[in-house]
Amino acid sequence: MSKPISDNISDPISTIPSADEVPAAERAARDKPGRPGNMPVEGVQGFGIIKHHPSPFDPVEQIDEAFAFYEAHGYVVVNQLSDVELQQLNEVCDEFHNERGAEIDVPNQGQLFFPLLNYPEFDGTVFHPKTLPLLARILGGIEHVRHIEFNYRGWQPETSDYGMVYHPDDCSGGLLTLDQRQTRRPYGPPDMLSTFTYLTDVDETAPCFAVVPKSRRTHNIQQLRDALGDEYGEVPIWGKAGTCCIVDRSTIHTRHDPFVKDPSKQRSRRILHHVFARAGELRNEDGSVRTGNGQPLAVTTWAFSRGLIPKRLAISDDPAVARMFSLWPSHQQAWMATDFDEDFVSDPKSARGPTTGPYRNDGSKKE
Ligand SMILES: O=C(O)CCC(=O)C(=O)O
Ligand SMILES: [Fe+2]
Repeated sequence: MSKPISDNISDPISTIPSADEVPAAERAARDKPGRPGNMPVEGVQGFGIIKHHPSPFDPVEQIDEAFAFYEAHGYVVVNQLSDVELQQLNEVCDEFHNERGAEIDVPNQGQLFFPLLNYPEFDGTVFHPKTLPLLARILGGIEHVRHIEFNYRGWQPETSDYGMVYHPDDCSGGLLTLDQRQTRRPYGPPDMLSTFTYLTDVDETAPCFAVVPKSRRTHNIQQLRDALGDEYGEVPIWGKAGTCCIVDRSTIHTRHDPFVKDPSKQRSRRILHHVFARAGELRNEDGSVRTGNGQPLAVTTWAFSRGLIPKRLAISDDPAVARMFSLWPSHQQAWMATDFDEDFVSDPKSARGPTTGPYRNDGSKKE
């Protein structure tokens, strides 16, 4: 008999049957899956049960502690960018905001931009020496770490949206289903990790990234609250510019509205969002290959350019760079077949310099 594989993540929700296993008639209405199930209280994001994270870890000096915290909670907050890096990156952001203006406004997202294609100034954020070793540890080794997507978001009081619903990002394009997340033993290493890095200070006056700890094995905060009892909480990530939250892509999270409700007292926010996947096969206890591992993210049509990798990175001479950028979704392969023709992209959300022509390819055409 094979030796049982012990789980490395003991989130209580993993013992709850998935919604599919419970006959519809016996399912409580409040157990609605996905986003509708995550708005249990009107006018509040989540339940409004607010808890707090410890001070950010130094991810190099305290890599063991940061890793242990991540494993226990599904997220960890660390210090990442220096003041010099922040100044340089914010100057580049000023540049594309000035050039693009309203072209990069996206409903429910604020300003959305994909710097990777034309702004090599951001390449170092993918390989950042403060966070990459910890990401590699979580994903099972640097040889397994792959870039999936990179986006920038801006938010301003009054003109940007409020009230984002708590959600796991895996609902929208991830390959690991809820059932797989609940039954996989051991759970880790995870399939995908996100990092959210602040380019501006975030406190009660700004929208914050917020997480529900221990939620990587559910998509429903009501079930999770029942399972966790008093331990359940929603954690706003407050921190100075340069703070980074590393999170399992399946962990339930949101952009929480500023806790200060008067828009005239609210402040704007800039955030970088990277997604990494774990490449390589993992096997289940019965020897079958685990699904969802290391395959390219399905590129959503409204955000065509978020999955594209420029020539300098996709076919880099540096083996570490080429390996990081070696997952090529179908759009990427189609683009490479044109030898990286600039017109193929044609997306103001990734352009540099004045717009010269119409936005020919918003990703909605299935060509
Ligand atoms: O901007 C944030 O803090 C989170 C955004 C987010 O979760 C999303 O757009 O899916
Ligand atoms: Fe999200």
